[in-house]
Amino acid sequence: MTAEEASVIQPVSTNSKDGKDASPPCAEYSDMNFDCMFKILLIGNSGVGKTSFLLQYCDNKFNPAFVSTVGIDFKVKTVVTQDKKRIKLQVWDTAGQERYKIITTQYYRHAMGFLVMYDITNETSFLDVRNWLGQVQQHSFGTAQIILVGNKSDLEDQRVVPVQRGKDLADELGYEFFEASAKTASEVQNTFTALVSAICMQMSETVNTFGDTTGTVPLSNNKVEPSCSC
Ligand SMILES: Nc1nc2c(ncn2[C@@H]2O[C@H](COP(=O)(O)OP(=O)(O)OP(=O)(O)O)[C@@H](O)[C@H]2O)c(=O)[nH]1
Ligand SMILES: [Mg+2]
Repeated sequence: MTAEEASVIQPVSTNSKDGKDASPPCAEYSDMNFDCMFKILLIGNSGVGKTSFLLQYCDNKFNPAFVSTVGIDFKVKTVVTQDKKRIKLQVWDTAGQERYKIITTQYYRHAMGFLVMYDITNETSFLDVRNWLGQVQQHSFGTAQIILVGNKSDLEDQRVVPVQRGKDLADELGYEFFEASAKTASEVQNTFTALVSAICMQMSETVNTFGDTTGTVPLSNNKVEPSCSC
């Protein structure tokens, strides 16, 4: 993705469930000033860097300590597209540990996009990508957009998964692919931008085909708002 494309979707605000940000989570969460909401999930083995990736994207921070996620968490970020649509992203950070799978896979169902992540310094995490995709197939509606992410690209000296293997797998599966670093922030923004763009694209195709906005989340009360034309 070019820098120009990356600038198409601009963040305007973030917040998190942990409430560490300036504004209270409830205020942000109840903010109805957006055109549509996308639910996105981060999945992959424990330790690949899902929580770090989300922390970098939403708060521009990196924590070198490993605090394994218990169950599931989320953060909220609002982005604005070039045509001035405000999109609220609800990004769910899932625990990679096997014991939480029953809980976390329940959240797959209504996800509109997945970042499937492996760690370029960990062969097993790469080999397990197919298992994660199997879980997506099993537990989602099958219409979600998926991007493959090789994280920890800053650890070149510890790399065990060559970039070409990531590219080949993504090509085989028909997904976009990024190598990124939650530590340096390299390609973090671009990865989310690509996923949001893919969801927007799919939604506009759905609207064109069916005159419907399948997948959008109602903006207020029970009223389903008209099309999100992002
Ligand atoms: N060098 C480097 N370290 C990273 C990067 N991303 C994450 N880490 C480190 O890797 C460890 C695991 O990161 P987490 O983000 O907690 O991993 P996770 O995928 O959320 O793990 P679970 O919550 O157990 O599923 C932490 O010590 C992070 O600091 C990165 O891009 N580069
Ligand atoms: Mg985590």
